[in-house]
Amino acid sequence: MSSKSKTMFIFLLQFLLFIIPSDQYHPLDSLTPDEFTQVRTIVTKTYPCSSNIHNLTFQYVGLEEPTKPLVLSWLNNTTTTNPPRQAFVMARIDRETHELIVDLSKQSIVSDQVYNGYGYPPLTIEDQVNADKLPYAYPPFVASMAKRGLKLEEVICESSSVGWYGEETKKNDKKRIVNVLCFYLDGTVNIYMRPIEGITLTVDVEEMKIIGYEDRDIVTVPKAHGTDYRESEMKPPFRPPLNGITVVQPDGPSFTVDGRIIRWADWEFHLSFDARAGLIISLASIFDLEIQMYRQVVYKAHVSELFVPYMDPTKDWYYRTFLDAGEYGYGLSTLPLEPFRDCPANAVFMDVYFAGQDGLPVKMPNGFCIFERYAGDVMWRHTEVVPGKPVREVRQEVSLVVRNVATVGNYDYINDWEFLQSGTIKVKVGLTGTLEVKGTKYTHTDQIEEEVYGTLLSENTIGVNHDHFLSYRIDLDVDGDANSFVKSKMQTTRVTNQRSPRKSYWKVDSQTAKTESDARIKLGLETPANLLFVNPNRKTRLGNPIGYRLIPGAVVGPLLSDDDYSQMRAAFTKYNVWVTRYNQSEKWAGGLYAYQSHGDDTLAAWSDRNRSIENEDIVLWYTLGFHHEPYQEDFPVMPTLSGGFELRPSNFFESNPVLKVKQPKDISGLVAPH
Ligand SMILES: *[C@@H]1O[C@H](CO)[C@@H](O)[C@H](O)[C@H]1NC(C)=O
Ligand SMILES: *[C@@H]1O[C@H](CO)[C@@H](O)[C@H](O)[C@H]1NC(C)=O
Ligand SMILES: *[C@@H]1O[C@H](CO)[C@@H](O)[C@H](O)[C@H]1NC(C)=O
Ligand SMILES: *[C@@H]1O[C@H](CO)[C@@H](O)[C@H](O)[C@H]1NC(C)=O
Ligand SMILES: *[C@@H]1O[C@H](CO)[C@@H](O)[C@H](O)[C@H]1NC(C)=O
Ligand SMILES: [Cu+2]
Repeated sequence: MSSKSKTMFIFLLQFLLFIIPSDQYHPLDSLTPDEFTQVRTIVTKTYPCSSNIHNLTFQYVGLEEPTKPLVLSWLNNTTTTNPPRQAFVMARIDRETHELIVDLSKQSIVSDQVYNGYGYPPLTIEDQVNADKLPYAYPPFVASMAKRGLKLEEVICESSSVGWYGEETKKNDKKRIVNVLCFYLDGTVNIYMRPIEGITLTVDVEEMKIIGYEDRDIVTVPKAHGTDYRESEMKPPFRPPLNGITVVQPDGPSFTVDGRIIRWADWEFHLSFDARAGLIISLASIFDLEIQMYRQVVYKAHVSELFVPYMDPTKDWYYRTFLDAGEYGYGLSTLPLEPFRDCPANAVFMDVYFAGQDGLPVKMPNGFCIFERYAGDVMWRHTEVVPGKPVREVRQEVSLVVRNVATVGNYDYINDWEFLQSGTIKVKVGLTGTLEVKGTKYTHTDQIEEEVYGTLLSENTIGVNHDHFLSYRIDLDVDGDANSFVKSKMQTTRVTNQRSPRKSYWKVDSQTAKTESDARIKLGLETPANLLFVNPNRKTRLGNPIGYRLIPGAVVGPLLSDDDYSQMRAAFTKYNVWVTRYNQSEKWAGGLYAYQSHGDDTLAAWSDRNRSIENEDIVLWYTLGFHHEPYQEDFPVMPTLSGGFELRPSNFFESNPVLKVKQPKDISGLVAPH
C-alpha cells in the first residue's frame, strides 16, 4: 500500500542508474541493474509488449539462486567457474501467470511454465498506483465524496489486498483484484488517521477497471487536528532536546565491504536484497580463533512472510488480513534510510535494486545500512576479591548491525540483523508508523454500545485490534549442512534419594526430531525446552554435539480458528517453530502465490509431508508475533515496539569465544581513566 512516495522515487531514479561491470559476481549477489535490463530484453523478445501484441507485466524479478551444492563447491574452490547467472521471473502475460527462468549467460529463457494453481504473484507498485487513480474519474465515487462534503482533491486512495474467503472458484479463473481504500488529507499528512468509511470499491487490476462499488453509509471522518507528526506542524510546548550523542569512529568502521561480502570481527557474511524478502543474510560463518578456520553457521536467512490480520469482521474490514511479503513485497516496501536518523553517524549505506512492472531496474538508494553498535553494554565481566590482588575484568559489547526498513503502507518495520562477537546473531524487528484506524461516530467510550473491535484512540477514531506475525526462514548449516533438530526439554523430577532434603529438581531430556511432525512447536510454559540445531557428525573435544540454539522472544501464537480462511492462508503461524527438510523452492511460508491464495501451498502443507529431518540438510522456520490491542499512545504515530529472537552458539566453541577479545582501540582524548 506504500505507493505514493515510492512512485516518486521511481520517476526520479530510473534515469540515474549506473551499470556495474559484470565480470565477477558472487553467486548469491542480487541481480544488478544491468541484469534486470537484460532479463527484460530477453523476455520481451519472446513476448513483445511494446506494440501491445502481448500484455506483459513483470510482477517479480529476482535471482534464481544456484543450487546449494554449486554454491558450496564454488566457495570451496576459487578456480571453479561461477555458476550461471539466472533470474526467476513471475510475469502476467495475456492474463496468465508465467514462471520464467532466464539464463543470462545463454541470453535466453530456459524455462517457461504457465501456473494454473490458486493465487497470483505479488502486486506491482504500478498495479496499486494505477488502481488508486481510478476512483477520481468514477462518477459514483465523485458523488459519494460530494455527498460527504469532502473535497476530491484532498482525497487519497490506496490499494488493499483482498485475501480469499472461500469463494468457490475454478483455479485461476477468478479475477486479480484489489479493494481501494480512500482517506482524507485536508490539513494533515497522516492520511491513515482519516479513513473514509462506508465505501467498498473493487478494482480488477488486470482490466484496470472498477468492478464493484457500494456506498453504504456516511461515517464521520476523524478530524485532522492532532494527527500530524511533522515537527514543522507542531505547536509548543516541545520537549527540550538532549545533549548531543553519537558513536565516534575517527579511524572509520572496523568492518570491510568487499562486493556484497561483509567482514567484521570474526564474522563473514553475504548481504543481498530481494523484492519479496527484503534483506537476506547468506553464508554467515565465524572464524574460530582456536582452530584458525571459518566455520559455517547460516546458509541463508530472511523474512519469509508476514501475516497481519485485523479483528473486525464487518463488511469494510473483514478482508484486511495481509500477507505483506507475498502480496506487496517486503523488499519492494523498502524506502531510503536517512543518515544520522534511521542509522547512526558511523553507518555505511548500500543501494538496492528491484524491477519495476515494465522490467526496468529501479534503484532504491540507501536501502540498507551497516554500522557498529556500542550502546554501553557489557560483553562480559567479573570482579573477584582475591586476597592481595583485586580482580576486575570487563569487556564492552560492540556489535555489528545490518538494517533496513520496510514501510508497508501505514506500518514501518525496522529490520535489524545484529552480529555479536560471541557468535550470537540477534534478529530484531521494530514496529512503528501509524495504525490502520476505523472512522466512527463515537467520541467517548461512554457512548459505545456495540462491539467496535478496537480502542477509541481519539475522537471518531478506532484503532482496530490486529496481529503482526513475521515468519523467518533460517537455513542454519552448523559446521556443514547435515544437521539435526534437538529439543532439550526440562522436566521436573522427584527426588527419590531419601538422603536429599530436596523434593524435586529439573533435568534435561534431549530428543532428536526424526521427522517434520516432531519439529512443530508451540512455545509456552508447558514444555520449556532449549531448541537446538546440532551437527551430529561433529563433537567438541569433550564429546558434546556442536550446535546453535534458538532463543525465542515473547511467545505469541494465532488466536483465529483453524477453519478461518485467513488463518488457513497463514497456516504457518500455527506453530512458532517448524523444521523442514531443505528444499530450495520452499521459501515462502505463505506459498509462492500468496495473493488471493487458498492456503494449499504453505509451510503447513510442506511439513505435512513429514520428511525425515535427522542428520539432513534442514531449515528452521521461526514465527514471532504481536497481538496489537491499540492504546492511545499509538496515536497519531506509534513509538517503536520491538520483538525478536537470538541464535546463540551452544557447544559450538570449546570455551568462551570472546575470552581473548581486546577492548576497542582508545580514541585520543577519550582514554578511559585507569
Ligand atoms: C491487452 O490489454 C488491452 C487492455 O486491457 C486489451 O484491449 C487488449 O486486447 C489486450 N491484448 C492482448 C493481446 O491480450
Ligand atoms: C571442499 O574441498 C575439500 C578438498 O578439496 C573436500 O574434502 C571437501 O569435502 C569440500 N567441501 C565441500 C563442501 O565441497
Ligand atoms: C577446483 O576446480 C577446478 C576446476 O573445476 C578443478 O580442476 C580442481 O581439481 C578443483 N580443485 C579441487 C581441490 O577440488
Ligand atoms: C520441493 O518443493 C516443491 C514445492 O513444495 C515440491 O513441488 C517438490 O516436490 C519438492 N521437492 C522435493 C524433492 O521434495
Ligand atoms: C511422521 O512420521 C513418523 C515416522 O514415520 C510417524 O511416527 C508419525 O506418526 C508421522 N506423523 C504424521 C503426522 O504423519
Ligand atoms: Cu500493530
